[in-house]
Amino acid sequence: GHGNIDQVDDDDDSPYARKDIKSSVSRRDSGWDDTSVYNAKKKNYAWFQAPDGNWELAKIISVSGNESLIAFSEAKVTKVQSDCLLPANPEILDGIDDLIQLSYLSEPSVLYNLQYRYERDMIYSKAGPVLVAINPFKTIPLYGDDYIEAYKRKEIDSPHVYAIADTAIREMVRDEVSQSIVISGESGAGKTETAKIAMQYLAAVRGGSGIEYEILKTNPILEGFGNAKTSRNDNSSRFGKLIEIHFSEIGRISGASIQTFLLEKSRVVQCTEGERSYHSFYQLCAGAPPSLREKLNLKSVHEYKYLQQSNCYKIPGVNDAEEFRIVVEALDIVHVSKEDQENVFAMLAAVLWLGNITFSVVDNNNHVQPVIDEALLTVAKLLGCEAEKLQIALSTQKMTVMDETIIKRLNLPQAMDSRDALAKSIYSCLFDWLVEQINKSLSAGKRQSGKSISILDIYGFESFDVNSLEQFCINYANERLQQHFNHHLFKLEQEEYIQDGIDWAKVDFEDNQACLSLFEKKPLGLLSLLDEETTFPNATDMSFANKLKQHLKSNPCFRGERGKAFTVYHYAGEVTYDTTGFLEKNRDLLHLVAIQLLSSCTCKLPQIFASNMLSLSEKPAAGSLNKSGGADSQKLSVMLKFKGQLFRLMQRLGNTRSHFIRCIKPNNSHASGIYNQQLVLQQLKCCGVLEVVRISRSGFPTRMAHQKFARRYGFLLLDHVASQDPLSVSVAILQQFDILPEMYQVGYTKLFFRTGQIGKLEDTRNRTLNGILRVQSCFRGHKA
Ligand code: AD9
Ligand code: MG
Repeated sequence: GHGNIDQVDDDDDSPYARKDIKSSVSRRDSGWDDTSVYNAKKKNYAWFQAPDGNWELAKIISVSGNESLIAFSEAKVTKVQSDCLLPANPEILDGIDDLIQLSYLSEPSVLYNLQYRYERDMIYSKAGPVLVAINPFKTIPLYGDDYIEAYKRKEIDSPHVYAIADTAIREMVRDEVSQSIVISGESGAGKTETAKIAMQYLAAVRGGSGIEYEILKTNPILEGFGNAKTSRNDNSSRFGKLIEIHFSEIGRISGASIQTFLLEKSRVVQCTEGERSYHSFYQLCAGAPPSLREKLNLKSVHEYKYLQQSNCYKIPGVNDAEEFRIVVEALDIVHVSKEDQENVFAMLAAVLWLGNITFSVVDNNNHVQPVIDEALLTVAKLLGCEAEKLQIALSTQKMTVMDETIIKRLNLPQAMDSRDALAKSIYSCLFDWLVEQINKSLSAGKRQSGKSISILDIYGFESFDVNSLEQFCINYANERLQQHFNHHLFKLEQEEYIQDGIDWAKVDFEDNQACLSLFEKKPLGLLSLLDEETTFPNATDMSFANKLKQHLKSNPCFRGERGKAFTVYHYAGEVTYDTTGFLEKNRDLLHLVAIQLLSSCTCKLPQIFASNMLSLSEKPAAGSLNKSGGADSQKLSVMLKFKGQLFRLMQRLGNTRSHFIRCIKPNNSHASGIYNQQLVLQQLKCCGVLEVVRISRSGFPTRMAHQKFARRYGFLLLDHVASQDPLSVSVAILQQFDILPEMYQVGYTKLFFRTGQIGKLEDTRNRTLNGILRVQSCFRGHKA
């Protein structure tokens, strides 16, 4: 035969090189690896699904008819139906870094392989072209300059965010194509951390002008103003973010621009028990120096009603005062002047004080007016308006009926709504304004003729007990991203086949176009119907729900529910939406009086906010306060605006080569070392990892270079092969083992196999090697 044991031993993935690692796995203990049993019965492991849904590895002892006798590691033996078992992979594949290389691509094999790696702090794995990152919930020593250097020099090739970032750079330079890194996963899975790790790599490897430092400093600002503690994540991003990093012709970072999506405004005025509002409020209250405190009439966080309602003021391990200092430093670095910084903090204080404004009834019709107290006076001072005007803005509404303007007075719930709407608008305008300042700073004086790498950190698919307009938008976005993912991967797969000269039948993959059409169809799609109903003054959530049921009942992706609810069959599962509040959230009204108030303020920011709100106007008569008909400003609905953003995003991604990172949360308790199979499985399904695996299964997922194949299995050849070149040896091996022609393809550089084929070869190889080993040890025994 060819090759010899020594040569195989040198192979980095020879079973002997891996022996050390494996002896630490408990299931292999207690004589499970006994080679005599192994040889006698032919090693045969299978996955068995326990009643709790978890998969356990079992050894098949015997098979008779439909029944199998299986043994678990605790010496428990059970008889089960054979079709409850799924074949396990040969040990050689344990902890393999690309799931695609598994011979058996079943759910338990994928889960087990990821777990095997996770337990050894190998949190990154590949699923074909996709990087899977499992949140370690602890510091692991995989980052920093040494690692960056090693990945840059290609001294390490195990899966890593650095490797993805490096590939993106290389392909951008080599092919002159802009790249994108699309990061997804559910809340707390590690998207934002992953995005930062990717940014660090790009900055370290392609920095030089100093702008990269500025780019990194945008993180504390965006997190300060856009992140909050939620029940799922102490530092949860409440917005989506695309950061596009521009490179010069010589491949150095030259600037960047940031686009944000759908900040969760409601958090400013209400949040649930145990959660917090945006970090920025707590940072300001804890960290503002005395002079600023005095100017803004700042109190402690406990004094503000907006912050009181959730009864949570601190995050364990976080020092808000220190964070404030970091944010201020970052604002300095992105060139927000001290004066503007003070304006920003004044807006934060104004929002907090708005929440403390109370109302009293002033007539027999339950109309109310804000009480003139410290809260009201402070807000007026911070915005730069007269207290009286503020009072009017919070207690009246202007309506235009038949060219006549009438003033409507508000009752208590309406007045509180108008107060909260003002607070929300100020905060979200402030956030947008900050992003704009950052963008100015990052693009200052830079020519953008080169290519770019974009990093997308966007909320993953969400399904809660109650799902509202926010989930509706988020899941719609994910549906679009999933389509991008499908098309992209499909194309990549195709390219690899073509590159290696393989002819292949088109591989079908699941398409989510039907669900997307349900959303986007005109005029009878979910989005159109929502917007149509939003513009009807007399529409209610109920009339909206009924309209959906009436027009969409025959759509296979839609199901009407009782009352005001409906269900959408998303690619990641079904979600039932409760339409309560849909229309109002979609209108997202700020009354005209309030906008007029802001535009009349003497402070800089409220004026800017007001003019931005008016320029969002959809009507050609934009900008003219008097002309805007109806009760409210004519701004775009939330959904229309989001849809526009999403389309631009998809367009931008479409012009790039995408790299996908799927973040996985291994448990819900933020704890290291706990791997919840069901939770991981559900996420793998949601973010399409199993789908990629499935796509690959229908093609030729196992690939091995001719050389490696010849080296690995050549020694099993019984007959002499005339030519020693790897291709001839490989073909001879395939023939000797009777691998059916439809099970493999011979490419220019690689052999392509269907699932499970390498497993057979591997089994034979192991048995042969074990035989040789025993002979050798016998031989040594004799000598001794
Ligand atoms: V959300 O949708 O914005 O709520 P993310 O962004 O997916 O969520 P995030 O990146 O904020 O999650 O990660 C959550 C926490 O997990 C972090 O605060 C860290 O404590 C922890 N984490 C995530 N990734 C890593 C890592 N690579 N190393 C160590 C990590 N800890
Ligand atoms: Mg995040």
